[in-house]
Amino acid sequence: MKFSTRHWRHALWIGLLVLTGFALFLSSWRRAVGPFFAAVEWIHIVGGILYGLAIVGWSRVVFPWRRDRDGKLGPGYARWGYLILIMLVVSGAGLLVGPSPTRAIATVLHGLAALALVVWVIWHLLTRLPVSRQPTGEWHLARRRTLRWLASAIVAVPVVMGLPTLLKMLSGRLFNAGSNEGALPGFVPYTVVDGYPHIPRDRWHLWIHGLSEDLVLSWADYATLPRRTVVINFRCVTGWVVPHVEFEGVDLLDFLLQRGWNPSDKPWVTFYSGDGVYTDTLNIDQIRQYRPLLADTIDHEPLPVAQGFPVRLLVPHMYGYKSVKWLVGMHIARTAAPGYWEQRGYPQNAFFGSYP
Ligand SMILES: Nc1nc2c(c(=O)[nH]1)N[C@H]1C(S)=C(S)[C@@H](COP(=O)(O)O)O[C@H]1N2
Ligand SMILES: [Mo]
Repeated sequence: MKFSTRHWRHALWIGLLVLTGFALFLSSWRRAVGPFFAAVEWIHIVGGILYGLAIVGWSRVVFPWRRDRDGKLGPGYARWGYLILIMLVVSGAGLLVGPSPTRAIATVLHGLAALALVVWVIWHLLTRLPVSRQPTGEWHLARRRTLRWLASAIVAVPVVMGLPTLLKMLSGRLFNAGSNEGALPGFVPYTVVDGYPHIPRDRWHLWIHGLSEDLVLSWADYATLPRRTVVINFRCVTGWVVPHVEFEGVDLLDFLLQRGWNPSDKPWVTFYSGDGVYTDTLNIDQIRQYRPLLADTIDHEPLPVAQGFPVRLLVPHMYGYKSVKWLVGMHIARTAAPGYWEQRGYPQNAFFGSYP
């Protein structure tokens, strides 16, 4: 296969993965992809797996490695590129299937390896880009240099834009390290009161006000409701993220509609925590789009006390502060009642990317 054909295949794959990676990672890009976040995530994962299989030699047809005149595989410097790609595949796999502590480390490694790859690509462009096949006169050399710098700048600009986010994420991890007692690895179990409320299941009740009649559910009532799972990246506005967490519980929309909610009359739901202080709100459009869960398990285990036992709200693809822990009540109303962090300036519509 022609040298340039193989290069183009690599460039297209890497371009696709880097672009979708940025869309998952950079808040400004996430804002642009909005509701397509899940699709972009899917493309990134499936694309990454296919590319990974291709580069480790699953298909010599897709990317036959070049043999030089001595019969060695590829020039020496290319090995570093392959090494970084393999690191990306391995950290990506760890991020996808590993247990929580592995995933937390894999996230950081994946980010660092992606950065290394981009640095490698820029260096590769600067030193090797064959921009002209003409005999090399003064003029051609100058043009070649310009094109190299241009190509490198195109790659470098988004990376420089992403650096603050990466640093924030890394410092969020390092800064919070060790303060996650009582929570699953990777999570930081915030509370705005002194300690965590301990609410045993047999004393837990969920009240719902604002429907045609007020309701109170016990744990036994709750336990009979139909269940659903979601797999999400749990992300706090302060920068930490726990990738690929599975929550299980009851679909909020189905539950409320089944209990006679008329959202065109009363579009707003306010959620109350058993800590007596923390609240948050969602409207019907957000509930339809994000399908929140009344969640009672994380990764197949009951929620730890620090993380909202027995039931918390879980709003997929919105920042963690929407996911009220120790959920004990819901009020359904005609107008919005700003939540705890919303009163303190954070956006009500807290989809990933709504906050820089
Ligand atoms: N009751 C209550 N719920 C809360 C909070 C809180 O302080 N109190 N913090 C929120 C924020 S800012 C985040 S990031 C997540 C953290 O969830 P975790 O404890 O599972 O890590 O919970 C959210 N729900
Ligand atoms: Mo948060």
